[in-house]
Amino acid sequence: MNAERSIDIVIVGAGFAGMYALYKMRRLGFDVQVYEAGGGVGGTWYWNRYPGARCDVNSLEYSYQFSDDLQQEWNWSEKYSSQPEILDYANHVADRFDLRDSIQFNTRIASLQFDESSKLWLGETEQGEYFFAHYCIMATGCLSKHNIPDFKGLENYSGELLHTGQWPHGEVNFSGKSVGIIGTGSSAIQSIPIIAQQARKLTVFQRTASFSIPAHNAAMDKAYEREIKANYAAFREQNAQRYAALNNKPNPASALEMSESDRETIYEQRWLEGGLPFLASFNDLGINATANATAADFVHRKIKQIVTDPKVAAMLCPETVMGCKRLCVDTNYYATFNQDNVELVDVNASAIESITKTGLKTTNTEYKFDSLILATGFDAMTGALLSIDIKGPSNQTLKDHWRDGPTNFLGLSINGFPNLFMITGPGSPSVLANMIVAIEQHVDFIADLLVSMRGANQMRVEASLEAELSWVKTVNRIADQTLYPRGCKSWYSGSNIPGKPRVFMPYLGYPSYVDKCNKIAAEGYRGFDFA
Ligand code: N01
Repeated sequence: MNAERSIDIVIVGAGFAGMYALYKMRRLGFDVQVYEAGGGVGGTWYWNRYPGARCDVNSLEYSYQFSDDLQQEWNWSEKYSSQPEILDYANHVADRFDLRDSIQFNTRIASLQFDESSKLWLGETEQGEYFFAHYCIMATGCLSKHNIPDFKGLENYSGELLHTGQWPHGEVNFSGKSVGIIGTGSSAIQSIPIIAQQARKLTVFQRTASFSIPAHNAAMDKAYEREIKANYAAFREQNAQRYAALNNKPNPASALEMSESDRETIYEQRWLEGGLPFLASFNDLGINATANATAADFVHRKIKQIVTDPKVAAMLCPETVMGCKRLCVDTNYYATFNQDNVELVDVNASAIESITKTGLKTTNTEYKFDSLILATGFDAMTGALLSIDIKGPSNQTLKDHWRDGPTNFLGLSINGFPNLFMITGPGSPSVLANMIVAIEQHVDFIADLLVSMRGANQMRVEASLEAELSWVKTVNRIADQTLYPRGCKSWYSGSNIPGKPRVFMPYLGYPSYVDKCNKIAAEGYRGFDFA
């Protein structure tokens, strides 16, 4: 195989992780090449262009902090940013820091094979281009491999077929159309109210109801923005000390240690405030089923107040532990079901039998749709990594290594796969932290590690087997102290994908994770093997 290039560091993906990794590693003097499957930067925000796509983290927090000039000069127009504005920001960052020259777009990596003779990774793109890389940084994203369930007859559908995670770039107009949407996770919950305003008829197929808290999105409060920008570093530092690295104002009280009316007052305040901080209403919602049930009961009552048809309201009330599936944040989701043109179908009561040429058939009814939307989520956290054929020095594939779940050390490094790093991989806080904060922490950790290796003339690093096994136990032990691994089927534990190992993948608790990383670095990168 003749590799056309030999590169210090190949980064796979030009989302927020890949862009920052490129910026950082280039500044440290490494020769860096990024390969990106999409036609532009932005990762998840490049692909997820469905109507209503918006971040559920406050704009002033969902942004980079590595450059104070950048965070001072950029102005977000809303409390929660829309997908187009986040994509504008990603493009601004790419231009401002001259990143594009080092990114090859429209290029998907097909395989990475560690070549023992050269001690380099040999990569191949889907176009058949080869390269050698000393290090590979997998910035492939946690929610980037979209999931198309194996619906019988899907290939026969002749209408407009869409997936929320692969939305077309041009305008999609549903005016006057009959539309079906399968799924009621975050993507569906954001898009349904907007599609329902356009479509003649919208039919929503729900398998599991989701908890959703109103966003109460608004134009950016300029006084608040000024206040944050005046003390940005301190604001970031304070958030980094919080469980999910978010300014969610955690209440240290237990939901069970107060009167019902006091508890109700706090839930009401959090509901009015809106968004993810609802889950921080009390300190035991994630660990005590009785406490969690008080929050669930509050939201059930809200749904029943909003939705006028009691049967529909009952169908919309989730039976799972709140927070076990990612909490959704919406604008007018529940109220949309009061519209005459919107119908909710419970696929547990009438299962989807097949997709037909003109629509969809359940055990009860045949539906005809001009457009059918799959809001069916992602093969999360491991899907994008495993769709690349990754082979270590002994020809062992990552697929084999992860047959029973994604074992690794710190969510960063995998035993048997030297010089290969993941950004926000399984086993790190990633999706249960502010993603951009987690990304910067990971990239900085890897950068420090590579600089230390360069100083010590070390060429090879990987997680030791012992460290990997112990880390897996740590991640599971922490998750098992919460209600999340068993409170529902969720993509956090792979249970949305048939046949995927059931392992709770995120590390719970950003500050304790960072402490561990810092300690490991201070102790000469204990747990990593060097050569
Ligand atoms: O995907 P999901 P998503 N038959 O997996 C259903 C992030 N995100 O794209 O729950 C019928 O949550 C499935 O049903 P069930 C965020 O982290 C963030 O909505 O498996 N239904 C579920 O209802 C989020 O959590 C933002 O029973 C089927 C839905 O499809 C993550 O992305 C916005 C089915 C999938 O929901 C994923 O969200 C959007 C089948 N065979 C997304 N298969 C924000 O920042 C699946 N479903 C706000």
